[in-house]
Order: sequence, then C-alpha cells, then structure tokens
Amino acid sequence: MSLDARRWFAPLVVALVGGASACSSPPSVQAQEAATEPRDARLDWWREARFGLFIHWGLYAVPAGEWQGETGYGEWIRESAHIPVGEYEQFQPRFDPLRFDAEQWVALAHEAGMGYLVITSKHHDGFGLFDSAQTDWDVMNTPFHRDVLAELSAACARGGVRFCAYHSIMDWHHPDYLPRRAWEAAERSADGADFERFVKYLHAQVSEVITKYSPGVLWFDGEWENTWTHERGVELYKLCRSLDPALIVNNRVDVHRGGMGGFSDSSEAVGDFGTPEQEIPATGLSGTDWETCMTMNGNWGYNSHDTNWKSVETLVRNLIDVVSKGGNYLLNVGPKADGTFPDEAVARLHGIGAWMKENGEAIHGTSASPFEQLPWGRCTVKRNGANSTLYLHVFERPADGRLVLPGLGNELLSAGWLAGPRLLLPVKREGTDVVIQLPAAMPDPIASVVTLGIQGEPIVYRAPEIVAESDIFVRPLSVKIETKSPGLEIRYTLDGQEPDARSPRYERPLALESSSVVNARAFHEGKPVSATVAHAFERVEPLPPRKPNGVEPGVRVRRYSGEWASLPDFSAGGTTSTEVVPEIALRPADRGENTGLSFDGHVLAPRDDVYVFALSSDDGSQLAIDGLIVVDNDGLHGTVEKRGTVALAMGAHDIAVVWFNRTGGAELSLRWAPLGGELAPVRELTHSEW
Ligand code: H79
Repeated sequence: MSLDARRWFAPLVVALVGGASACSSPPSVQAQEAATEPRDARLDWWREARFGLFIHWGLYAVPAGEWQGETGYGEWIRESAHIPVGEYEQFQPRFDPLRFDAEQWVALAHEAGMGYLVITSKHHDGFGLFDSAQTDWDVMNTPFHRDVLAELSAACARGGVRFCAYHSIMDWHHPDYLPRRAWEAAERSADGADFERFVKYLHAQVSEVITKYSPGVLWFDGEWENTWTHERGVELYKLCRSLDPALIVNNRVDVHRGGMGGFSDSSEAVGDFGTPEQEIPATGLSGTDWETCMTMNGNWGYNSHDTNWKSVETLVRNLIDVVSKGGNYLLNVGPKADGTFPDEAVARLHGIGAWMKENGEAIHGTSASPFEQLPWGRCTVKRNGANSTLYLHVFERPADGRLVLPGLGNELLSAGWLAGPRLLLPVKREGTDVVIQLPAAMPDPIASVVTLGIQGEPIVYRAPEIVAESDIFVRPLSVKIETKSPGLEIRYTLDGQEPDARSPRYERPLALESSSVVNARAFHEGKPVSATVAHAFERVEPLPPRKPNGVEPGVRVRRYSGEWASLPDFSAGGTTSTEVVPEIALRPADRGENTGLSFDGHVLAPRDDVYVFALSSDDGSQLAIDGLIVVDNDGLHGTVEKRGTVALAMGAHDIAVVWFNRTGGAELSLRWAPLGGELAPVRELTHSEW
C-alpha cells in the first residue's frame, strides 16, 4: 500500500476560484460511510523491533576516508574524490578483513537491543559483499574470498537478530549504468551502455540477495537519478514481493521519497515505509510507517579521521524521540577494513545496551505517544490486555519534581520506576491532569523511565481535528472530525456556536450541502475537555465551461531549452519544436537536462464538481485551468507531488501545464479526480486550431 493513501483525507492546498455563492438554505447533514484500511501485518516484526543496526561496509573501508591528502571522504569517496574506475578497482585486491566475525557483529547489535540489521549488499560503488553469479565485482574476487552476507545471515538466524539488506540502485561501476558522472565521461565512455540491460542485472542481483539470504527488509537507495522512474520502481517492488511475499521494502524503491525528509508525497508511490535520513521528523505521521537512519559520527562508511561522535545520551534520546513519534531508528556503523567495528562505535553500542537492558520494554513493541509535546521528555505506550502502560521517559526532571501528564482521562493503576526493583511512586489526579511526584535524585542521567498503568486505551484530552478533501465544494462535501483518543466523544455545531453537551454527537462523516462553519470539541463523560476548533467550508459556483471551436484530439506541446532554476516565462519565445500529443506526460526524449515544456489544450469536466488535480514533477511545474493557477509546484527539486482544487461546470475548460528540468531526474505526471474519487490520468484532452 502506498504511504499516501492514508493521508488522502488531509487538508489540501485549495485554489479558491469562481464566485463564492452564499447559500441561504440552513446547513444540513447526512450520513456517509467512512473507509478504513487495516494496517499490513507483514510489518509487525519490524514495528515490534523499533531499533536496528545499519552497516555500511565495502571497498571504501580500505582508504578509510583518505585520498591524496584529503581526509573528509566516506562511502562516496570514488565520486567525491573523482577516483578513476581503474584506480578504485585496486582496492579489491586489498580487501582482506581477517578479523571479521559475523557472530560478534550480531552479538553487538543484539546486546544493544536491536532487533534487525541492514547491511550493504551493494553500495553506490557497485561492489557486492556477497557471492554474485552476475559479476566478479564482489567479495569473492578479493583475497578474503568469503561470502559476508552468507556468514551474517546465518549468524543473525542464530543470534536473534533479523537479517536485512541495503541495495543501491545507482551503480558507479557497471558499464550499462547511466548516467555517467560528468567528470569521468571522457575516460569512461557511455557508448554502447544500455540501461535496460543494467535493470536486468539489478533484478538478477536483487533476486540473488532475496533467495540466498532471506532478508526481512530490502532497503533501496540511489533512486534519484534521471534513469530511474516510477514504473521501474513498481516493477522492482513487485519483483521483491513475488520472490518473498512477506518482504518489507523501503520507499526509495520508487522516485517519490520527497528529499531527505523521506516521506513519499504521492498516492501512486510504492514502498512500505518512509526513510528520513539524518533527521527526526517534528511529529509522527499517523498511519504511516517510517524509519530514521542516522550515523553515529559524520560518515556512513569508515573514516579514520572522523571524531565527530554523538554521545550515548544523544543516541538513546534520539531512539526514544523516534519511537515516541511512532518510527524506527536505524543506527549506522561503518566497520574498518580489518573487519572490526571502530572502538568508539563498540563503546556506544555497549552504552546503549546498558540502557536498553533495563529499559528495553519501554521501546520494543511500543507505539507513539498520545500526548502533544511534553516539556520533560517523551512517552511511549503499550497495550497490556484490557489495560495500557504509559512509559514516561524523563530527560529533564521538572524543578518542583512534579511530572505532569496534561489531560489524561483514564482510571489510574499504579506508577513506578521501570528499572531496578520497580519502586512505586506517588501519583494523584489534579482536575484533568495526572501528577506523579519524583524524588530529588533521578536514577538514570540519560532517561529515567516511569511506568504508569491505566485502564483501557489512553484517553487524552486534545482538541479534535476537522478534515476534508477540500475547503470548497459544489456537491455535498464529506467532512470528518477525528480524535486521537477512542474514549472521547466529539460534539459539533454548524451554526457558529460553541458545542455544548446538548450539541449533536459526531458519529460518522458529515455531508455538508451548503456553506458552513464546523465547530468541534472533545467531551468526556458529558463534560467538555478540549478547546473548540473551527473550520469554514464554502459552497462555490463552478467556473462556466468554455466554448472552444474546431477542437482536435490531443494537447499541443512546445519544447524549449535553457538553464533555469525556476519556471521561466515560456511565452517569451525560444521554442525549439511543437507537436500534438495524447497526454500531459514526458516521453523519453523529454528527459534530457536543461529542457522545458509547455502544454495547452482543453479538458472535459464530466459533471459540475470540485476537481482535485495532483501534479507531480522533477523539477518544477505549474497547472492553470481557465487561466487560474491551480497547482504551483515550481522550483528545483526531486519528484514532488502537489495538489490543488478547482470548481468546474460540466464541459470544456482550458488546461495549461508548464514544466522544466535542470539536471538529474526528470518526471511529470498529472492526475485528477472529482472530490471523493480516485485520482486517474487526465485523458481525452483536446486542443483548438491555431
Ligand atoms: O548510504 C548512505 C549514503 O551514502 C546515501 N544514503 C545513506 C543511507 C546517500 N546518498 N546520497 N546522500 C546520502 C545524500 C544525497 C542527497 C541528494 Fe537528493 C541526492 C541530493 C540530491 C540528490 C535526496 C534526493 C535528496 C534530494 C533528492
């Protein structure tokens, strides 16, 4: 399932167009069914684990970050230092990590409380740490001559750690991989290179990794180059799942990852979890699985000069922070060329392990905090039969020793320390808050965990959220009011009044028929327990249809060339060619660098309605309907989808899309749907005579 399907019902960028018609009839409401999706049980073990070890190991460990006197390199050394392929290949006969001991690596991960490890079967340099029948550019052709993945996957099976693999799509070694680095084009000609043949090689290697080593996760990367496309991502994802239906695949298999933030921004995207890199999102994303990957120092691959190590305190608190937001933490080690982990990494794994030994229960199998920010630390939660346990991770003891949980509606059981002899702590209720009294001395300087037992699932007094696909509508609009706590009731009004105990209770999505302000508030046991939230929805007049004459099938597209950082004014001229095409999409010839396209024609609205347009592009693009900008997706960026809405009367409307690409990946796709419908490509386009 795509990451975004569950976010579809979120507030959208709304293009308010057409005359807003103030409706005089009173607001009316009718029932509609809400669609819910079960979360995929395939991910259960991974969600339970919450913490994993990333291992970046390969030939780059031999130079250890140093080349010609410069010491700042890591696993990107071949690209960053412009090392010619023939010179880089000289690291292969020097790879002989005689101290490698798979059992020891797995034991270090296990003792740190990690449930899985992800090792580079192949990084961007193309070199494989496994026995591949597809190439000699692998570990079997080194003096070491041992299959690292085979030894590690076997040790994982014995050591209680799930084995997983990272496999780079980008490949700086395979002769068929494209594009070439600009700096090596002269000495490594791209003549005769055939990317389709590379894709076959990639599929063959990925099949080897899956069938020989049974990874729990396949973690792709290097998907951002212009040769990789959404279609290729879908194919690769399907290959993985066909070889092992239970396999978990990250979202970098597709092109929609949305930069280092890591969350796919298209409902088309395949991949099972988001991949923020070197960052922790400000909040979780409900219903979306994600994993933050992070280095312990500044590099993924081993760099002997990198002393920028994070403290054990930072690493443990990062783990807690991530888990309190519903994510996983994948912490990296870059082993040395002798086969051992750097001493600093071992010391940190031991330090984390010491905390996890006492407190692992507050991490493993827990889910996101039901509270908004807590000033003293973080919270994680676990169901426990009919009851729940809140794990309160105290980073900073409040000066008065009062640990306050704001607005907690449950019956309380007991509070106490998680670690050590589990001593009880005094807990009391103060109005809707719960207060636990802490002693003067805290047991753990990194994070002291207090457990609080409560009856049922957490009921936290937070304001509800009003969500709809659009703020404007033509036909009845479905509006949801959501609360994070199942134990709360929501009451709402449509007449501008603050909801009270007599206001209607929200049970299912509202269907608004006229312009209304929805006011909503949470109640518990008959009493209001949150602030009131309000959201205005407007019934609008749709834009009248155009009357184009002499229409022909297809849209007109003009091609331009130029080096831009944002959309230029194409009307200024400089067209290189013009033709009529069936769809607003790129053809292979459009994917070059420094190109621009401008499409124009007519689109046929099948009925009076508000239409959602989803415009996805790399780099920038913009959509106008009847001369009004509906989606602005401008700027230099990877594949990003943006949406907008517009109210259209049945009939023909002018459509214009402009797009440009500077370097790297090139994507353009436009889909649309009436409100509540499923996005589909815009078809049956027409254009008028010149
Ligand atoms: O394997 C480690 C790194 O070697 C690899 N990912 C981690 C897990 C990595 N490759 N590149 N980078 C990290 C940084 C690259 C960022 C960019 Fe982009 C690629 C900037 C532009 C293209 C990602 C895609 C951010 C924007 C688009």
